[in-house]
Amino acid sequence: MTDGGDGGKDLMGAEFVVVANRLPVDLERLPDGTQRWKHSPGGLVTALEPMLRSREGAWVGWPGLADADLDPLVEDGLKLHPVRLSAQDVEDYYEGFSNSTLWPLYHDVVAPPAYHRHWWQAYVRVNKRFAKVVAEVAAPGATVWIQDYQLQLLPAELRTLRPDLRIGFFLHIPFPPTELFKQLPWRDRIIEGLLGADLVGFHTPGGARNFRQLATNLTAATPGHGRNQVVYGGRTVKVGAFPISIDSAALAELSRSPQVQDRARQIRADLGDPERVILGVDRLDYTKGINVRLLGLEELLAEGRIDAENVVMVQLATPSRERVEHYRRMRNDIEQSVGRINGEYARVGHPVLHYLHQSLPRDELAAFFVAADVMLVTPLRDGMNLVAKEYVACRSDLGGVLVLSEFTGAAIELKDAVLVNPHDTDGVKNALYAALTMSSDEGRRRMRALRRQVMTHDVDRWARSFLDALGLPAPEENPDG
Ligand code: GDG
Repeated sequence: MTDGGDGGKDLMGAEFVVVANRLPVDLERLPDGTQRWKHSPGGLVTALEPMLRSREGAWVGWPGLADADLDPLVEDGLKLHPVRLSAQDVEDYYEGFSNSTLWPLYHDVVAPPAYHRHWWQAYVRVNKRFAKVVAEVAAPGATVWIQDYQLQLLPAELRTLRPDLRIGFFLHIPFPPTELFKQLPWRDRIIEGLLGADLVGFHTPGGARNFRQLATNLTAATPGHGRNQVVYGGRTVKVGAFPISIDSAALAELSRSPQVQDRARQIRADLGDPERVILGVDRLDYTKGINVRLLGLEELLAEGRIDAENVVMVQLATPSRERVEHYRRMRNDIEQSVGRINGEYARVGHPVLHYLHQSLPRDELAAFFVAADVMLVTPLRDGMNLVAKEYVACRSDLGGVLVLSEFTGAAIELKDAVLVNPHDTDGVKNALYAALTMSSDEGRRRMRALRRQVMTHDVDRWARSFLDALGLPAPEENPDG
């Protein structure tokens, strides 16, 4: 790793800037007081990294630790610009307004959002801080791509400081219907913030429609000529749907590797070689409907329609937002359900439900996807849900059945999954049973159709279609690139 040497001045003047709440690497503080960078190769990093490299772009974000004063640096060829957050900022802007106001509000209020003025003030303050950093980093006329709900005021703040920039914004979570969004005491400000962009992107046409409706309803914006735009402050703002995806080919290749195939067989053997393995993989979040599917499993066992001797479920739950109270309570509820189900139906040495509150390496996760006969994805609301697409990418053998909630963005594309309403316990239970007993012909037919979609619509296509709509030429056509 190298830093800028001169405090990072030679890292300024980027033609292409990605801005996200988090940097693609996390700063860790070790017990001896020293610090080190840890890679956090999430989907977004994988998606944007090639783009950033080919354009010598920069990434602006928070390094994940409070009160860290850092100069810009180059890490593995990427130019990184850390934004400082104090412990108070983390509490009020991140855990507060972002994760306890916006997150539940945008996910159909499946948990009650909390509205606090000091959280809002922190959100404004931090968005302005991001704007200042981006304004310093971006070259004249540069393209800036802002990511997600933590930074919705940034497009307008940035436009005020740097009207020369081309600004795109993409929301990774659902955008709620008018009736829900209007709860927000600062609703006009958020919409005006987003309208600072040249292009506002969502996962689904429904999200884009909700935004256009709210923009014309709450602000001076008027409908544009095309269906996919509004006019605001004399500018045309494009609004559209850009369903995100995964690096399908890379994951498919990983899943076919001998190591992953062997590991998948080992996992099934460790589970006692049951006839059927059911899998759930989620960040531990109340939007993911984990308890919904545990209840489905429990009722099928109680009714004797399935038998713990030949059906085993694995639920992987990645630790998430552990300092937020609602997440602590939900974790307790889920762990109680796990205990109750195993207490009732397991026997010594043979749990019917394996629950891992851990983060696993990527290849281990791929092995679980390969090992699972039924993948249960039952969010109450989800912007897209990449896990569903990852499962499909891992099944070149055409094995496995995907059960997918209608309330995910992914359900729009993955119509050949067994679609369920996660609010309907009987429906979930019957869908799980149907998936467990589906003929292999029917399963293969569905998986083939799902793969046709996932393998051709990858994350690179997503990023390219967004940047095309934003009017950014491909690097080879860029005279400066
Ligand atoms: C937000 C939106 C939208 C999970 N456990 C492990 C692990 N994961 C990976 C999965 C997947 C990712 O994390 C989770 O992505 P999702 O899309 O399922 O959900 P969110 O985290 O809520 O993401 C969502 C997404 O943004 C993108 O726009 O789809 O709707 O909520 O890639 O595989 N990865 C590893 N170990 C784990 O234990 N390595």
